[in-house]
Amino acid sequence: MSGNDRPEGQPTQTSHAVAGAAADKTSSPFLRACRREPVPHTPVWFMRQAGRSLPEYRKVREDIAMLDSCMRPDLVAEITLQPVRRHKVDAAIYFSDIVVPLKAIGVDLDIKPGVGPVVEKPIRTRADLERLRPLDPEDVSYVTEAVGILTRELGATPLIGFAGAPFTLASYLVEGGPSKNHERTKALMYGDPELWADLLDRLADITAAFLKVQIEAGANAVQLFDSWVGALAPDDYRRSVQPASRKVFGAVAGYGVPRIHFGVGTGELLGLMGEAGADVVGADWRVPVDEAARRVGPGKAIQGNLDPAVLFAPREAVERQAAHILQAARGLEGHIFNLGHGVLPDTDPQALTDLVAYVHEHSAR
Ligand code: 1CP
Repeated sequence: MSGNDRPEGQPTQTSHAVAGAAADKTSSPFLRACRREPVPHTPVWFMRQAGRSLPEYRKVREDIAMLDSCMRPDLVAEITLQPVRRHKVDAAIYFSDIVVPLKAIGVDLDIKPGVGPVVEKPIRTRADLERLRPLDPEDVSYVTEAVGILTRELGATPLIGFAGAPFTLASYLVEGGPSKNHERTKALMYGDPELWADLLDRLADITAAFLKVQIEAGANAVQLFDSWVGALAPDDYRRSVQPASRKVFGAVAGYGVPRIHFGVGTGELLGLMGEAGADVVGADWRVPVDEAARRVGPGKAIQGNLDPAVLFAPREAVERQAAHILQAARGLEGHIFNLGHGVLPDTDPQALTDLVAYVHEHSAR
């Protein structure tokens, strides 16, 4: 199927997402900002822009379990396109979850509604480690297929592939599910540094292989989510996490696609996360974007960072906060507007659509 002979019932494209193989994604504002080149307006996309805030998402997911939906290329493509059509964001993010590659290599896990990823038998010993075999591209052939559909359907809109970073994946595997304090994870990290290093190294290889599948299928950028690494102090990050994250970024450096790195509560880690090899560093709302840029240092773009909870305030308040971020970003080499973490499920989708329009209009150069 080419981009121009879409089957009946398939969505039509948004005005800036013109279908067709020749569509020039390379000069899109998003990719230009990642490369710190001049842009006509600040590009904007939202972490977790697909998902429960959208009625059209809830409708297509009605009778289908989360992990099952991730393995159906038609559904993945449809869900990925939904926020692009609705909000006119500058990039799509591939619909999946960070635990998909772990499921694909046979880890016994599920995504429980209202909870998140739950691992049946947590990984805590050297023997457990053997359950983490390398990822073969064949294990995730549905990803290759879905990215192929998407790169055609998206036209000029770039597609961001993603994966969970070794620390955040390890946290789910060691704890057995979501965790507030990451106590078992830290117990392993401090108590058996050798086993910890081997665990993170294996996860780095799995993550790198998963990102390569997405890039080789056509993803135009990748984001490595280290959502929970803000739980660590800088010295621990440097010693126990940075080598594995660096390995992931190094493994995909040769493709030349922008590499984004993001975590929550990582104000004290921004410099070290940039050092791990990313081209773009995401900041949450606790650090202003200009200060984040100072901490990250020259030669990298910054992504962020509106507090997702602000979207529950009246429109004028949202715009005031957005204006504040655009103002702080004015002197930066490259800025991609985003939230400081994912869209919250109860967010009014109209607030997101309005925010995209506001950012485009008020950053036009
Ligand atoms: O816009 C999009 O396409 C969203 C796709 C997406 C992404 C980027 C999903 C779908 N998951 C993720 C990444 C992800 N998953 C992260 C990193 C990003 C972040 O920090 O928000 C993390 C930490 C997870 C783990 C996870 N999966 C959680 C969090 C649990 C916890 O520890 O608090 C949850 C709730 C899930 C399930 C999940 N993943 C995605 C959706 C839409 C859902 C909800 C389940 C459902 O709809 O049934």
